[in-house]
Amino acid sequence: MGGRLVYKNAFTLLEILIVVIVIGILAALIIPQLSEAAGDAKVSRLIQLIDTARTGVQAHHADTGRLAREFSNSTATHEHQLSIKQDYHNWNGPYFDRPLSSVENPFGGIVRVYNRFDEGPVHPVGFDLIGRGTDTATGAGQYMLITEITEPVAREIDAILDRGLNGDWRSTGRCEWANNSVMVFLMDIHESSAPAP
Ligand SMILES: [Ca+2]
Ligand SMILES: [Ca+2]
Repeated sequence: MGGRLVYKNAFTLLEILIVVIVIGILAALIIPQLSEAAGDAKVSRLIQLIDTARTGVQAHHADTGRLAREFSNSTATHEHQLSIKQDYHNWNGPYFDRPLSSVENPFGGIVRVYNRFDEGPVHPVGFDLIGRGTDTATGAGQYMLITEITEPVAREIDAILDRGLNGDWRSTGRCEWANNSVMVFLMDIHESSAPAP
């Protein structure tokens, strides 16, 4: 009777050991995939934010004929032209649901919508929209700056926005990357003021 009890306990320990090893193996397989999925979710949030910003600046420009600034790290009214009531003609917003804040950047950096390509911390910003090596969008226009973006994340965003475009992925297309910041073309005034066909 006692011998059978010892045997039963030993068998249970062996079972526990096997279960622990199997869980360890599964965790080693699953955890990297989970963190990769979490990274993908952050990239998706940024892509969504970029789409929202593009829609917002286009609507603001259509109403007012102006290009807008919207800075996450500012409380000044004139740096929230898409979200806070402005007193200039035909402002019919808000074009964003809420003032842009750094909460919108899942990587912890700042987010800014600029009204000129030659403003901001990275100079000169210009977008080589057709991938021929020269910036075809310079001067007045709207772009979004998102900081604290690592190279792997920048590559993912670039792959979504500049799919199939030739040239250096960092400096070509609607998405450019420098100084750990992603810069995304939203619109220029030539594009939006083109005569209707
Ligand atoms: Ca460029
Ligand atoms: Ca690119």
